[in-house]
Amino acid sequence: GFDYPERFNVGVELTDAMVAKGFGDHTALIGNGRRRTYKELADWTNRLAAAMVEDLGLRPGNRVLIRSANNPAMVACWLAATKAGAVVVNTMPMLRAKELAAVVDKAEISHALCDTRLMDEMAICAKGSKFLKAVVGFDGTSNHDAELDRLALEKPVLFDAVDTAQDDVALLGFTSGTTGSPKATMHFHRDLLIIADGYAREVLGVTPDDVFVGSPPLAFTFGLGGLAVFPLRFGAAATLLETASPPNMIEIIEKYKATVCFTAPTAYRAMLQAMEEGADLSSLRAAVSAGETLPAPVYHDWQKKTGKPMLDGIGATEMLHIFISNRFDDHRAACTGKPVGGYEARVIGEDGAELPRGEVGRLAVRGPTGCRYLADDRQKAYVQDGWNITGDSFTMDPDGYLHFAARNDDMIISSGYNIAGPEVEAALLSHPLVSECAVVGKPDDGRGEIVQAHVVLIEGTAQDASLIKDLQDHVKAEIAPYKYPREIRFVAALPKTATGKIQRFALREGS
Ligand code: 3SK
Repeated sequence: GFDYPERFNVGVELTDAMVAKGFGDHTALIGNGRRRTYKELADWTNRLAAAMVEDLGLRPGNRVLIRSANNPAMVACWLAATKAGAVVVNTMPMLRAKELAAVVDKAEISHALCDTRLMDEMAICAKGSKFLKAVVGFDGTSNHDAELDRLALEKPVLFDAVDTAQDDVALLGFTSGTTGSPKATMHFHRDLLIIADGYAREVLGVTPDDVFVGSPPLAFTFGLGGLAVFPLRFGAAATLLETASPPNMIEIIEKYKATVCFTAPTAYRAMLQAMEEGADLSSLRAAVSAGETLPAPVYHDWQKKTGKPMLDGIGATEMLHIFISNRFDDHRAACTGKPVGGYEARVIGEDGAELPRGEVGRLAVRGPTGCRYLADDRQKAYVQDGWNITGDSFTMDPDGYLHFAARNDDMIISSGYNIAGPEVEAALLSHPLVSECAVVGKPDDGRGEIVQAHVVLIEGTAQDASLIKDLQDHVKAEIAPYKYPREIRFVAALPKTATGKIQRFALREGS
């Protein structure tokens, strides 16, 4: 179990408490051309917190929106607002005013902290808002010359952080899933420590020598955990680089001698494609893949090229982070692994009863973190009898390993056969000319649905009819032939959510 004091503030735990534990001189954050120690981070966040309280009138329980790309200043603002007792909503830099307004209204945001480079859309959003009381800019390039930075510079480096209860809400994670209107998931101060003391400690064995890199936005809890909470909980270093996307990631790993990488399978695939002879990834001991299921070819190619395993896992914004994962000493292709300590998983049928091993059903999970939607009727559907019912179909094999089948809306039913779209995608991806693909069901008079593939080819590949036949034959040779895509469309890119998940519904609508 996880045994924490009744009252603590996670913002303090990740900064001042680390200084008290002797990590004051260790590097905490790397970004904007400099390194910051834990002591510098503690001081910085204390000054910012004081400015938020004294100058912006922030009070415990106020909801604070942060708008920024991944950079050290965003992490500092998040920690500072948390120290001041706020409930934080981190948002993606690409959101437009209308999307920001939906977040502001749903979460009743009173204060917005915005990288000055992203102020235009924030200002439009603020104009019509009945909730926003203060919108203030910070300098995402860390030159400290925006309003919030100037206010903070006048403050002392000590701040009396709000003494929050372990089950006070600290964070609202927004999720739109791949369809539907956005939902806000509430997470406690305690939850933010649990994901570090659970998954990051048990599965990754994080040490103060680790250097974390990755591309998921901090607005996605996958990124907040992997690029901020996990390193800071263990005295390790976090790189927060706006340029961290493939193929730059290889250079970044080499430059900072990164040891742990967090990103999605499509990014790993792009890294593999960009990896030149002589690339030196020898520092990297952990490549964590989540956000989408990991195709077997990516798992195999990574191991072949780097000599290191890739750890596939599944998480959810509702659960805060990864709850099922492979392990360094127990990992395999096309397998999501076993539950992380403290979590239980089962595969259930339509009636909620557990299914026999090997049968495809909905993945249900319970553990020390779980779903609490903010004011949303969908709570009843997501949590039933204490089990969180995810949107994914899985099987559990006789040895208790979980295997992804499909997102529930990715099952294709063709001539009475259940075909898991991702299985066909994995087969297509193992063809050397396929860069990315998404498989959906297309309505068909004769068969109900047919398998339709949307394929992005490796740059420079000619799209001709013989290639379609070649890809179809390839799939038939890889998996049961009835699953082959009867229709293949070549596309320049796939529609994706801001967190990199393929929006298959958009392909279905367009077909
Ligand atoms: O797998 C995911 O989509 C996820 C979501 C939130 C946090 C962590 C992960 C891996």
